Amino acid sequence: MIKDKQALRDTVFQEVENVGITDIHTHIYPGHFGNLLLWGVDELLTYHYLIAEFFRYSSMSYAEFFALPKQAQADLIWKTLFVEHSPVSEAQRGVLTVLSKLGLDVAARDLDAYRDYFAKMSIEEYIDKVFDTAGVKTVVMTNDPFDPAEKPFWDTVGNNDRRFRAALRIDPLLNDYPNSYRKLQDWGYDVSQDLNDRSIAEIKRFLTDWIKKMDALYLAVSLPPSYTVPDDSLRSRIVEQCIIPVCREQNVPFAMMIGVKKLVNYSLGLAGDSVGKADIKTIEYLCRTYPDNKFMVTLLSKENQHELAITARKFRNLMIFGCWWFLNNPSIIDEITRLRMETLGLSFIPQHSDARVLDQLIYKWSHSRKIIAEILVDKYSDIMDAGWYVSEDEIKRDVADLFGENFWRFIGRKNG
Ligand code: RAT
Ligand code: ZN
Repeated sequence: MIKDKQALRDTVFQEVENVGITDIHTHIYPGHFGNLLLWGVDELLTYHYLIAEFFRYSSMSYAEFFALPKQAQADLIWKTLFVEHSPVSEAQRGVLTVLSKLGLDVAARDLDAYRDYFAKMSIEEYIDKVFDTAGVKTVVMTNDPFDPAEKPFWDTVGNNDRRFRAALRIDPLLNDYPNSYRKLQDWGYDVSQDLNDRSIAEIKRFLTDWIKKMDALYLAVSLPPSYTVPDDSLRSRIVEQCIIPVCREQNVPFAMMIGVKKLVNYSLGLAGDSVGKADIKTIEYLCRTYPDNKFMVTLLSKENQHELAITARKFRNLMIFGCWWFLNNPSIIDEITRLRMETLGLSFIPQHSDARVLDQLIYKWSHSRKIIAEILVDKYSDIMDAGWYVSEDEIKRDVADLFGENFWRFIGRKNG
């Protein structure tokens, strides 16, 4: 048993540093998915979080910026966000953490030297290096059969790199059925616009086929703040009549990421989405009405976090996860993770990276590990004050749960 607070701190930090992470939500892909996998300094600099921040300072027209080649966009972002102002935002700092952990000289501020470093790397070598540096063992991708750039990979080579696991992402089906049903028709599913009984059966067949084809660990969707089930919308009917039964039959969770206001500034493209508060009643309804289904939920609005944690106390078929997107700032991660731990013990998934660029695994996890380790130290220290001592093995177990095992156990699969 550890009875000394400094030893406690050292052990927690060591275990958190060494744990092999399962990152349950990313946007990265194995090397053989070609251009779908973004990596390197120009991709880091043109991350949509940084594009939004660039326009805080620049008066350039959106059209002019987006017409530039990637490297010219990266040059502008570097100059504006890093040279002309100090890079203190979380996404800005992230670039510096990545360069530094790769062993590059951040103090030199030499963008060309960073470019040279990446130019000499092969992608396979670099994937190994990033996973190793980030301490990530497995990532779950975002796999969208409605994406014409991605679908062909699944129709042909598929994926057998076990570091990358699939999640079937179905935003167009739920958020844009009046258009996406035509794609299902093209792929041989007998669906119609009015969602009759035949369409419901065919959508179920489509979902089942793709869960199997990808070996998807869960089915996922991003949803607006107004998302409501039950109601008489097509979306609500597809959830209850197609997704719920298929997820139960296939024993995969339904992951809902709720709170995105799409394109509040459409000129900004991917950087133009914003946030709104979700209605917790929908989650309560789904968890209560379908106790044999599993739900994974992350909410984008900070204002939703307390009621979400409380809802997880009420429903064991609900796993809450991550500090998503606009919540992925140190002060907010700290606050939300403390709230969750004080409410749920260790029975949640504190973080995912949402990495869109491979290299981001490095900074997102390095920053989050530190915050989560600090919180664990505080919590163990509080119970130590009451006379409860944890052992090194217990710390190892708890850390493994938070950074991976909780997910694998919830989905009913073995880690790896
Ligand atoms: O965090 C992001 O990069 C967002 O643009 C989205 O990708 C979001 O995470 C999502 O999965 O929809
Ligand atoms: Zn995402």
